[in-house]
Amino acid sequence: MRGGTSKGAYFLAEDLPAEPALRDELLLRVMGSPDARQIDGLGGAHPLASKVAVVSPSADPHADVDYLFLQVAVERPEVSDRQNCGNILAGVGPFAVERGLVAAGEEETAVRIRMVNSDDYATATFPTPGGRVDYTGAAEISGVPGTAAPVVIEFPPGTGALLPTGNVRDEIDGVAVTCVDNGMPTVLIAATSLKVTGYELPRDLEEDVALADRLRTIRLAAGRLMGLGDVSDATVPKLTLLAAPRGDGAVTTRTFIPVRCHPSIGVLGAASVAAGLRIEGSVGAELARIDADSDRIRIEHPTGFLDIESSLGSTPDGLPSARRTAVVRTARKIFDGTVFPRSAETAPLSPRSLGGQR
Ligand code: NQM
Repeated sequence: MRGGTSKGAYFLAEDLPAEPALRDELLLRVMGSPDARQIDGLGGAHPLASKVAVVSPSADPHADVDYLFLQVAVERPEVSDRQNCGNILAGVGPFAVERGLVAAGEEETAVRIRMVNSDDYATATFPTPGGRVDYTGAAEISGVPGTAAPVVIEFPPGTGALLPTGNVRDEIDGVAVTCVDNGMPTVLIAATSLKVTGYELPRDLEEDVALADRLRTIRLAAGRLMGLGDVSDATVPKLTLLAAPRGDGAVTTRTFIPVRCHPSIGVLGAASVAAGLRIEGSVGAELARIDADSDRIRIEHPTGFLDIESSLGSTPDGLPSARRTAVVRTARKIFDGTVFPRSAETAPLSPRSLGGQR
């Protein structure tokens, strides 16, 4: 399924091995990793098209289904559950209805989803005229050609720390950053503090070796400050370079996930950016053009924009917290069938010899 601007293989948990090591090894063979082209599997040779959703009925009274997100690395034999994914999330509700885990309503269906990776919740609402998922509609999202049915995703108020380092700003390697987590650990950096404009094309930024070095240093230090430990093999935190808006948005972004530069921006990444912009004194608050009377924040990115409804409240001890976060995505069933994984005997060996994190 396409979920938002990402693409992934959606599985019922019961169809995969329960043991994580066996499941991950199977998923590498299903997706064709490790291989830059993922030529022998379902993966699309980019982190945004090498994703997996594992869905099951939920035992949690607040949820209908559990959704575990797995990022399958492209060039390394690694499967990570250390991040969530708000784009793949967009396909989970429709998938749950297609697979009979949730009964469809006559007009629309709301599916309550427990996001296992972060132990957070989301409710996805989408059209099901006559009790069947209808993927067609008029909603348009930047980064996906054409239009489709809207999947409206609401996140309940956040309970975690919006500022995981405890500070509105930190300084790393001489650069001011704001570390924020509204569903995706993200480091906000003014593009100019890394000697780029923030308006470059993703591929030009990816080719900038000096920039990559600085970003890596900042990310490793930020990971520790954010309580994530050693993040050298993790896909979080993400790094978002910020610049003043070019259009009618609040800010322009270039996001590293964490090595490739995102052609747009992740959903929870955007939710984290939006929350960060609203925090007084943050990196980004000074660059952003925010309408204080509206919850809507338009995050500009390389291929358009993503609108996030975001408002903040505060914790009992006065720290900023997410009051409301909501977003419109679209999703589509592309293929339904049987995958034939590469056989275990021919899987490549020597995992770590294959180069850097992609
Ligand atoms: O931030 C890319 C994506 C994502 C994650 C990434 C996402 C999110 O665009 O919620 O959706 O940051 O790895 O799918």
